Amino acid sequence: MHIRVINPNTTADMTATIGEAARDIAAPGTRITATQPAHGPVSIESHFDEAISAVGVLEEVLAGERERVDAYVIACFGDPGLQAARELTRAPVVGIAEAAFHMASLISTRFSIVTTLGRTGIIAEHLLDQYGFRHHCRRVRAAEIPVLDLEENADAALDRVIAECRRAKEEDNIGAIVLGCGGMAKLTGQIRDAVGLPVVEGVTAAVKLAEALAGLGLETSKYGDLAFPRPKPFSGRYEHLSHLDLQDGSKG
Ligand code: 2AL
Repeated sequence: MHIRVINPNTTADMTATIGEAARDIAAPGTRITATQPAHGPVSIESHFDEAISAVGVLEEVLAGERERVDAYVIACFGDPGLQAARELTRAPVVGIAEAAFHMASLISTRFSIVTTLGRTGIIAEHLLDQYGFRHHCRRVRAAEIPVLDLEENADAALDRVIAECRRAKEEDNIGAIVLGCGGMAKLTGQIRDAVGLPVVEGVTAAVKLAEALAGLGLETSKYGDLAFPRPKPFSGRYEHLSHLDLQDGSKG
C-alpha cells in the first residue's frame, strides 16, 4: 500500500518531519512517500496562504495519480483543497484535521485544539462546523508560535505548545487534546507525557485512517459531487489542467 503524504507548504524540513512521523506509525506493508508543492507559501497561517497552497496540493494529487498512489493524506491542519482533491482521484484522501477530529471523538467526549497562531484558529473553527464536530470541541487554543518555529526554534516552540496544552487540561474540562499543525507530527509522545492527557495528532491519525480505508477497499465515491470534474479548457497559467482525463490515470 502506497500512501502519499502531501505537506501543503513548501518547507522541505517540515515535509521530512511529517514523512518521518508517518513512517514511524505506518504498518509494515505501507510505503509512505512525502511530497510538497513546487510553488506556494513556506508555511500556511492565513486564508491567503491556504488558498494558494490548495492549488499546489491538487497538483501533487495529479502527480500521485500518474504513480497510482493508493491513498493520500493532506498534512496541513486547514485541510486545504480536500474536497477538490477527492474529485481528482478514486483513492481515499484524508485531511489531518478531519482525521484528528474523528479519532479524538472516539476516545473522548470533548477535546480542545492547540494550534500555532491565534489567527489560524478560525480555520479550525470553520472545519469543526463544516465537518459536524462543533459540539465535540470545547475550545480552539493557540500557542502563538509561527508555524516555522516548530522547525527553527523547536525547543522553545515545544515548551509553548506544552504550556498551552496544560492550560487546556486545567481550564477546558476535556478528555483529549488535538494538535493543530502538521509540523507538530513528531511531538505527540512528548506532549502526552508532559500533559497527562491523550493527544491526537493529525498526520499519524490520517495515516492510520488512510490505511484502514484503502485496506477495506473503500474508494472515494464517484457518484455525485465527488465525481471527476468535467474536462474543459483552462487558460493562462492553468492551461496544463485543460481536458484532464482522470479516469485513465485512476485505478479504475
Ligand atoms: C498549518 C499546518 O498544519 N502547516 C502549515 O504550514 N500551517 N496550520 C496551522 N494551523 O499551523
